[in-house]
Amino acid sequence: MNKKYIILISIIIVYFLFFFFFIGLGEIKNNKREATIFLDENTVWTLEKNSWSNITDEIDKKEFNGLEFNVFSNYENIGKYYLWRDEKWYLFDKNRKPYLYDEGNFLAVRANYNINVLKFEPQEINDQRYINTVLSENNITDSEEFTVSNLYQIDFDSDGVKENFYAISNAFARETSPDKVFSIVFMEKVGQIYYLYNSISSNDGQNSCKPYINTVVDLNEDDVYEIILSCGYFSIQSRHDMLYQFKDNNFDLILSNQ
Ligand SMILES: [Ca+2]
Ligand SMILES: [Ca+2]
Repeated sequence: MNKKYIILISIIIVYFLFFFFFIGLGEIKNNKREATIFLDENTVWTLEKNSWSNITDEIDKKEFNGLEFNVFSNYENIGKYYLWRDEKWYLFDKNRKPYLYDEGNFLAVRANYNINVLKFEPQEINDQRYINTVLSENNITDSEEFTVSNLYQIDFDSDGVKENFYAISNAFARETSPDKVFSIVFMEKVGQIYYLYNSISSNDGQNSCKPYINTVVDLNEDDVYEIILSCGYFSIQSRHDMLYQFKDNNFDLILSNQ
């Protein structure tokens, strides 16, 4: 056989071996990850065999009793605590001293790999450009009264540049009675708009929720942070928590507590 062909075939074989080796390794790594995360009293999610589940059963929650979790309060890591379930969650340190946590934002994680959490703060929206674009894209004209209007600047993809996340809503408007209620969360990156949450319906006074970014956390060690959105209802209906992953230029909803 011609030497050139042998070299060419060898290059192709090496290329495919590399390809399968790295893809295979990634798959094995994904399947080996196990994690549990608590979003205050509201939500428990677990990861096993590359698949997330929502835990609602009280008996299942008690299985975490006595286990050590890495705890974040208002996005700051406050160390490791043991969790105990007795209708609500109790936290204890290693000397069995109870820790009273701030119910504002409490996140506990336990995993067999490293989970990073990003700190962020909501800001006022000064530049209305993208809001106006999104409202007209969604045919919303009666939007005088915003009950949620927040900007979050977060470098979610770790490229050194912060992206702009917007949360807007007119849920539970007090001064006006809009025909449509909307709750929209989107990201703007280099002038491009990417939707996360988009709920628009006729207004019956009760049926909407106020959206906000709850937590920004990397759950699969790829330095692209996943976004946990929450939407709070006016009634006793519990808060809607949603986990989004950015994949193929889209935010995919991969898990919800409802
Ligand atoms: Ca970025
Ligand atoms: Ca990630």
